[in-house]
Amino acid sequence: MLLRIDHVGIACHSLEEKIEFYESVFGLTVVSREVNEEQGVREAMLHVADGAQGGSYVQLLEPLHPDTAVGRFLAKRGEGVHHVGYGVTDVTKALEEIGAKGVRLIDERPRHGSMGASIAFLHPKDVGGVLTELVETPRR
Ligand code: V0V
Ligand code: CO
Repeated sequence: MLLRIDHVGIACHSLEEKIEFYESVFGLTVVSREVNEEQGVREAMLHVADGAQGGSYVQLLEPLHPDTAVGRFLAKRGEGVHHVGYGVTDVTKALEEIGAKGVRLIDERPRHGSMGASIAFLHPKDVGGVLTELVETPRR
């Protein structure tokens, strides 16, 4: 069901500082920047690699306000890995299958994600403490 790791989401206080870090230390390149009001984030995707099933990225996340998912995470835990995003063929179908196995769905239906993707989150308490995102990339 999972095709690949699409991205690792990393929470940070300053997007600009962390972009500069990932560019200078790892030589990564920013391929997309977006403000996602619904998710409460300003985010950047840095390209890591391309595989047969699609690309993989580091997603840097800065909260738009303290009272957001990433804002609360930073206040509680500080900067670090926030979620793992897995590529799937069909996010609606994947939600149905995973929900039927008793895993709590944060999103019952897909939301708008980075670079035109359809995304949905699974509750970290039902995935061994890992906030898990399903990502269906648009057909090009
Ligand atoms: C919270 N918890 C986490 C967590 N965030 N555990 C693992 N990883 C995380 N990132 C734990 C937290 O420690 C609490 O456990 C418990 O879950 C409830 O958390 P809370 O402090 O009450 O925080 P809330 O109210 O923010 O709720 C947590 C959830 C929320 C996961 C439900 O953050 C959420 O809905 N996230 C999905 C949306 C999101 O994260 N969007 C930003 C990325 P204890 O301490 O009680 O044991 S947007 C994105 O990735 C995009 C756009 C994209 O990829 O394209
Ligand atoms: Co993400």
